This record gives sequence, structure tokens and C-alpha cells, in this order.
Amino acid sequence: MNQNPRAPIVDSSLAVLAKGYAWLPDRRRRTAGPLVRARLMGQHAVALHGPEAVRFFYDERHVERGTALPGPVLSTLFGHGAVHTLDGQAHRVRKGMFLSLLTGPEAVAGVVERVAAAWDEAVESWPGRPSVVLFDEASRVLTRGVCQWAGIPLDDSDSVARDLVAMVDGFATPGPRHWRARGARARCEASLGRLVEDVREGTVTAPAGSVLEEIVRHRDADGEFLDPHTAAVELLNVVRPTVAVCWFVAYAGHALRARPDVRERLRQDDPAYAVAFAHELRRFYPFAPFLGGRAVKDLEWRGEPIPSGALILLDLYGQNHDPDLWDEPYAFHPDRFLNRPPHRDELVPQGGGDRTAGHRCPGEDITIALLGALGPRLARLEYDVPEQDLRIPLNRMPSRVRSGFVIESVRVPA
Ligand code: MYR
Repeated sequence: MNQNPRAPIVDSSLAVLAKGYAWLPDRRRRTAGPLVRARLMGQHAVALHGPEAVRFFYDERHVERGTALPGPVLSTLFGHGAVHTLDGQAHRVRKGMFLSLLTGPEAVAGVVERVAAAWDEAVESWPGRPSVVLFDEASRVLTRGVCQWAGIPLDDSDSVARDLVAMVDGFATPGPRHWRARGARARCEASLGRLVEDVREGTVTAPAGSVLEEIVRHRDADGEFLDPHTAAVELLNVVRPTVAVCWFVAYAGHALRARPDVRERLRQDDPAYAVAFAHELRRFYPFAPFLGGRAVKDLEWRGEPIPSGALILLDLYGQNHDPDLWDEPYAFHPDRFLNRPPHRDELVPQGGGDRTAGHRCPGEDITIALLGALGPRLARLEYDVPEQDLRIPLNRMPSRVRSGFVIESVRVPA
């Protein structure tokens, strides 16, 4: 074993931006050992994948998050002071708040009911329109549904939807999308920060038991309320990832176009098939490329040393397409999940590990239930798919269907 591993001299940060989701899987195919070693943003980085690596990565004796997330990712996607940046007891207490808000049958049903109602209402207007961009429509429907559920009043839901999408869309690019994302975050944090202050001053009433009320009243590990900025950041960490489900709704359009057999099965109203479809959408299509943490001490992974302070990346996209884990990983087969729900650390589109103890996304059940509700609704609609750019570029992070998935001549069956 080499006790003094060095990072390669050449920095790969530009290669990551240029190759996107393919960068780590490509590097892995060209690497003989159990991990990929690279230099990223000037730092020694190692990348792991696979269910055992998931358990290693989510063990807080190995990896911390506080210092690992780059500033540009915080200034766009997650927000400074977000739960994603906490470790230890501070993380457990803040994460407990998210778990109580987002998990359990009541929370899941509450979001799905509002979003499904917003979808059904929106769909009524589609037959009268020349075309509908599924990605954009889904982002508006999801924004209306989740904000209503969370108790967040909306003056202009369409512009809030645009801002929420922009925050996700711009986290991994140095270009104009990134600056749009920063602007969107600044606007949303300012307006939600004012809302939190108004609730505390009693000029606005938060609906009893709502996400808004719970976050305003939450006490952190130090026994203090969240300051208005942090409360706004965490409100956004409830609504933004829910709105990001629009990525998967557009992917659902893409999948149904390619697979009329899947559309037919979804029309049969089998909830188990709808859930299997949701899992396969999350496995097959690109969403989160990889996650990052930092080694808290000198570590070893399968005989390879990882020095204290190194960045540790978990290759989510690579793992979700690993031929050692999935038969025909580049084929879209919802049936693979029909009689075999995914193991905890095997399917990792929204992170892995135990969601109560670690950083796994607490909104995963909501994502699955939303896709399980919207997938069959989309499958039941009749529409034409005009010529358009249906490419999903892997060198764009986050990727998306380029056209947003345009449909025309929508017919709503009686
Ligand atoms: C959301 O939270 O709005 C959903 C979108 C999640 C994308 C997650 C991407 C994580 C990127 C972390 C990069 C770390 C690099 C060291």
C-alpha cells in the first residue's frame, strides 16, 4: 500500500465541467484500482461508488460535509447555512426537523394531493393551447402545489417557479446560468426572510402545522430559533427540491415517447407499476451527478489510503448505471423494480445511507409519490410530439431534455 498517495498534478475541474456526468464513470473505466484519484479545485479528491462505498461515505466517522461543498454550489443550490453543511449534533437536530416535515404518510399525501390538484387544473387549459412545454408547466404546477401545502403565499407563482428552477439549473456552471441562479436565490431568500419576520411579528399568520410555521418555530441544537436568513434557506430546501421533480416529469415525457408499452402499462392504474416507473426514471435519467464530503482523518478504502482533508466524491450517476449492479443499465426497464424494490444503498439518485442518521434526501418518498401520481396522469393524456431537440446532454449539469419536451394538440380523455 502506498502510504503517501499524491493527487495527480493536473487539475480536473475543467474536465468535470466539460464532461459532466460521464467524467467519473470514464475515469473509473480507465482506472485499475478501487478508487479514482484526481485533483479538483486544487484539492486531492478520491471518488468511490457502489453500495459499500455508500456506507463508507455516509459514516460520519469518515466523512464530514461542513467544509466540502464549494461556495458556488451553496450560493445557488443549497444556500449558506443549509442543513447540507452541518455535521454531528447540529445536523441531527436540523435534519430531524426536515424528517418530521417531509416523511410519513400524511406529509407525502399532503404534497401529492395539492400537486395533483394543481396538475388537473392546469391540464384543463392545455387542449386550447398551441403547445405545452412539459418541463415549464410541471415546474409551475409543482410550485403552486408545494407552496400551498407548505403555507407559503404566492403573489406570482410563475416567477417563483422560474427562480426555483434557476437555482437548480445553475449550480454547476460558471456561465450565465450560474449568475441567474445567484440572482434567483437572492430574491427568494429576501422574500422568504421577510415572510419569516412577518410571521414572528404577527402580521402574517402561518397555517397551523404548516412547514412555514414549523420552520419559524424550530429551535436548533443550540436552543435558538433560526435567524430569518437561515429559516428562508431551509424553506427553500423544502420547496426547491420538490419543484426539481419537473426534471423527472420532462424525462417521463421522453420515456413515454420512446416506450408506448410503458405508457400502456401506466394507463392501467397499477400503483406498484407507477412506483416502479418512478424508480426507473430516477435511476435511468441524469439528475445529481455526484456528492462530495471531506475525509475527517486518514482513511483507507479497499487498501487505498485517503489522506485526512481529501475530498471524497460518491459517484451517483455512475452507480445508477453500473453493469455490476444493473442488468442492461442503459435500457429503460421499470419492471426491474416491480417485484424487487431497490435496496437502500443500491439506487442512489438522491443520495444513499440511512436518511434518519445521514444526509440522504429526506424528500425521496415525496419524489417517488409525485412521480407515481403524475406519471399515470401524463400517460393517460393524448398528445402529439412535434419535431424538437430531445437530446439529454451528459456534459450539461444538471442535464435536461433540451426542448423541455414540447407536446401539441393535447386531448384530455373523458
Ligand atoms: C435540489 O436540492 O434542489 C435538487 C437538486 C440536487 C442536485 C444535487 C447535486 C449535488 C452536487 C454536489 C456537488 C459537490 C461537489 C464537491
